[in-house]
Amino acid sequence: MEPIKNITTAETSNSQTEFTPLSNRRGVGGEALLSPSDITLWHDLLAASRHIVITCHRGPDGDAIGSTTALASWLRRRLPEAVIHIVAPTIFPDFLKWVPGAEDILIYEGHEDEVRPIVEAADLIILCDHGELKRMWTLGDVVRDHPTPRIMIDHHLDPEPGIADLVISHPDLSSTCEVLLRIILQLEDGLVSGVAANPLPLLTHSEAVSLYTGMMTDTGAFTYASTRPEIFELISILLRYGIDKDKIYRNVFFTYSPNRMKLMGYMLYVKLDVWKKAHTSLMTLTNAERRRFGALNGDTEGLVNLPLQILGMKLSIFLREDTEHPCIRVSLRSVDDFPCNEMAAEFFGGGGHKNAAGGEVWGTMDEAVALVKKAVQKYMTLLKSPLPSSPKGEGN
Ligand SMILES: [Mn+2]
Repeated sequence: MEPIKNITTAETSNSQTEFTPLSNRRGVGGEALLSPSDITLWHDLLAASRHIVITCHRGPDGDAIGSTTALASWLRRRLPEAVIHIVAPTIFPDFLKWVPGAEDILIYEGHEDEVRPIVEAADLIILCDHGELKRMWTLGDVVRDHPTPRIMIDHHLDPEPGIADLVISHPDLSSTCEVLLRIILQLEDGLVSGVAANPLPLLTHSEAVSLYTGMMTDTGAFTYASTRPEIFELISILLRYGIDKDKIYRNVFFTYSPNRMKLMGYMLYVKLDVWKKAHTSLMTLTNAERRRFGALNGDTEGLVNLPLQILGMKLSIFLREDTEHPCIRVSLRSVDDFPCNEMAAEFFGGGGHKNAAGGEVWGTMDEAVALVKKAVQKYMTLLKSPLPSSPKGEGN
């Protein structure tokens, strides 16, 4: 067995960031996110509100469902007089239905007549996990037209100017759930000790489950966007609330139907196109193929990640016909520095993060594939250079 290396030497030789001892920082979980004026505004906005609507982006993911359910539950405990609704623009995948509080989420699309009055009755709207009203589709128009204060809690790049009265935007953090947990810790003065100053429990078990779900899903179970030590400090706090992280993992990831498993095999065996020189792969899925495998919406979730397991692969592109609208949904996943969000914004009218982004093509599958080829061509210089040989920290 090799002798244990000096930790400091190992850190500095392989990481771009200096390791800051815990004692030098604000407290467990990292720096405070809210300024004193943010905190005042937060309290003022909430104190004046009796009907709060919490929303997220369309096609809610684990972070959207986790952050909205945790926030709703936490606010209900603090503001017992307030009526608090969660409104999602569209349905969310079945594998998130077990998240505590998800059963109470109202779906806007298809229920516009019942849900619109609830949004229009709100005296405060809190936007979670996105920074652009257009990411809520038609619900975004309702919110835009409704003159009520808004708070935004998010971690996407470039929030829409003027989207909210209080913008809490931290693109450097893993997930909206991480941002929310840090806000809660700060507001409860629990940053230093991890123990709430407020007599109410800092979090409930259910809230901890919701928050962990969002942090886990937005980092691919901590395989990306999770190199900063703070995220594990935050997880250690959540674990103290008795969450079963292994069960949460199984609830989210071990939920394949036999059809989904077969669809996955079909996609990899028949539909995977690998462009070796560009270190890029493409998979396409039509609605006819979807029907052949009896695949539901959630059954395509995560397929885009699979080709990145091929040695040397930098970018995986997945195109699928939308089941509701005449468009092709585009998913992009990358490793290292390839900017999926830039490609998504430039070619597919979308956005996202460096390593995970998406968009749409309003056209046929052939047109979408042609556009993908153009996009890959445009980014060829970045794509064809070989991968760095040794792993490095994220440096942020
Ligand atoms: Mn997110």
